[in-house]
Amino acid sequence: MTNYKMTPSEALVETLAAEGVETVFGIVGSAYMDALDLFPAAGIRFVSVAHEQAAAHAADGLARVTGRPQACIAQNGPGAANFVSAVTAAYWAHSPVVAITPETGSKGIGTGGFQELDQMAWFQNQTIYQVRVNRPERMAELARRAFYMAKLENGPAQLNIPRDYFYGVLEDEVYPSLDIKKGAGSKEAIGRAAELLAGAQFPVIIAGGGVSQGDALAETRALAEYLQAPVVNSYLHNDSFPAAHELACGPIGYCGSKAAMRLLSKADVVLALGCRLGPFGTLPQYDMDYWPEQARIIQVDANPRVLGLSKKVDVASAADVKEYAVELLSALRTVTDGPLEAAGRVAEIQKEKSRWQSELDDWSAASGDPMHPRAFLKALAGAMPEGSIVATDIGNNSSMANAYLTFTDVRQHIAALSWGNCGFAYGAAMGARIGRPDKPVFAFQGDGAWGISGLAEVMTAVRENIPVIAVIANNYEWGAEKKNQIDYYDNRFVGSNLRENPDFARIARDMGAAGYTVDSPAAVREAVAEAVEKAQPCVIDARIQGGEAVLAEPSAGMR
Ligand SMILES: Cc1ncc(C[n+]2csc(CCOP(=O)(O)OP(=O)(O)O)c2C)c(N)n1
Ligand SMILES: [Mg+2]
Repeated sequence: MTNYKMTPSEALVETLAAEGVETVFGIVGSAYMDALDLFPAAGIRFVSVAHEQAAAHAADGLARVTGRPQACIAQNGPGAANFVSAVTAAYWAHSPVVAITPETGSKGIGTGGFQELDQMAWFQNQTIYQVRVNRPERMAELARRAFYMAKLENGPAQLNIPRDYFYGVLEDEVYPSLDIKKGAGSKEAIGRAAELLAGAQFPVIIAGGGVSQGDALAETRALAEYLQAPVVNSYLHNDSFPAAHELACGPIGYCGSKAAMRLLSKADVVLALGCRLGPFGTLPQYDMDYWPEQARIIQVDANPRVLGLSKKVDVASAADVKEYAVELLSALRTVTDGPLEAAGRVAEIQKEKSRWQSELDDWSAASGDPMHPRAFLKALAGAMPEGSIVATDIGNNSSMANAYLTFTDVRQHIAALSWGNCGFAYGAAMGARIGRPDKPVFAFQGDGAWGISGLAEVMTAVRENIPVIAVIANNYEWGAEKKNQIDYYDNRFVGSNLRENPDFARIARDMGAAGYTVDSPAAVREAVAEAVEKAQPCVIDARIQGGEAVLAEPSAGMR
C-alpha cells in the first residue's frame, strides 16, 4: 500500500476518477466547492443542470447506456432533496447511480441550521446502500464502497458527506473498487431448467432489463434459436431483443404488442431472463388476461430478492444472465439431440405478428388535423434512424409509443419504468447522449411532463452542448389523467387541460436550440431527419389530437 497525503476532497475526486467517472451532473453548491474545484484537474466534466432531478436522471441515463456506475452531486438540503424522485427511478430501473449528498457540517447536525435535512432518511428505501462519511480520513474508502455496492446490487447508492469533512489532510491510497462476476448460479437449477425446456410444447422467453444491463443479447439469441422459442420483451424494455428477429414478438404490458401477449398466453414453460416479473408489467391488457397461469416458470435474475417475489416460480437462479444463458444452452445440448423442432412455433409467431401489425396499422391510419397520435407515433418511429437511443416518459403518448418503438440492440430504450414519473425522459436522454455521442438520442415526452422536467433543461443542453432531440407529444392536456375524468368523472376536467401552452419551438430557439413545430406525419419525418443532422439540441413540438376522440381508442389511457 502506497499512501499519499491529500485532502478529503482530493480523495473523493480521485476515487471518482479511479471508478472511471468522466462526467458528474449537478448544481454548484457551497457545500462541496473544494471537490468541484478539482474536477477539471481530474479530467471530470461537471455538467451543470437546471434542476437536480435532471442531474440524477442524467447519471441514470449515462449508467444505462455505458453499463458503468455514474455520479451526481448537489447542495445539502434542498439540492439533495431534489434528487430523491430521480434516484427512486434509478432504484426501480436497477441503475447504478451514486448520489453524492453533502450535508450540514458534523458539528451542526440536528440543530436545525441552514439547509438541514435528515438526508439518510430521505434516501433510505430507494437506495441499495447508504453511507455517511463519519471521519474525513475514510472518504476514499467509503466512496469506493458506494461504487462497489452500486455495481454489486445494480442500484443507486448514497454517499453522504458532512460539509466540514471535505476539508483537512489525510494519508490514503486511492484505488478502484472490485468488479464482481456473479456467475451462472447453481448447476442443479440449470439442469432442472434444461429438463423443463426440453419437454416444453410451447416455451416462451421473456427478455427483461437484465438482458440489456447484462449485455446478454448474443447469448439470449443463441438460446432462443436453439429452443426455437418466441421471445417477448418485458414491459418497457423494447430493446432487450431485436425486433427484426424472426423469434421476436414485441413487448408485453401496457399498450404493448398484442402478438407478444397472445403468444405468451400459450406458453407451457416460461423462461424469464433478467426479469423481476414486476406486478405492473404483467397486468391484463387490451381486455386480455394473457399471463399463462398454468405454465411452469423459470426465473433468472442477478438479484435474488426478486426471485419468486410476484409470481409463483418453479425453478429460480440468482445469476448473471449472460453466463447463465451460456450454461443453460450447453445443458440443453446434453439433454436434447440438437436444436428443438419448431413445431409450428415460428409460423405461429409470424401469424400473430402480422395479425397485430395490421390491427396497429389500422389504428395508425386515423387522419386528423392536427394529426392523430397514432399516425404521429408511426411516423416518428419510422423516422428515427436505426440505432437511435430513445428515452421515454410517462403519459398516454409515451405509453402508446410502446407499440411503435423497435430496437436493434440493447441499451437503446431508456424508460421511466415502474417509478413512472412524468419528467424522466429529457434528463435521462442528456446522460445517454453524453455516453453515446455516436448515436441520435431522443427524449420523448408529453407536454405536461415537458413542463415538469424538459423545458428548463433545454438551457442545460444548450450550455453544455448536448445535442439531444426532444419530441413533445403536445395535446394540450395531461392526457393520461384526463382519461380518468372521461371514464369516471363525467368529463369534469379539473386540472387536466393545458390550453395555455406556449410555443415550445419558439422558446427552444430563444434558448439557443433548434425548434420545430409539426402537425402532420410528413412534417414529423422531415423535422426528425433535419434534427438528426444537426449538432445542436433540437426541440420538436408535435401538435396532436387529444381529448375524447383519441382517448376513446382501445388502450389509449391509463387503467
Ligand atoms: C411526477 C408525476 N406527477 C404526476 C403524475 C401522474 N400522471 C401520470 S400520466 C400524467 C399525464 C401526463 O401528461 P402529458 O405529459 O401531457 O402526456 P399525455 O398523457 O398527454 O400524453 C400524469 C399527470 C406522474 N406520473 N408523475
Ligand atoms: Mg399531454
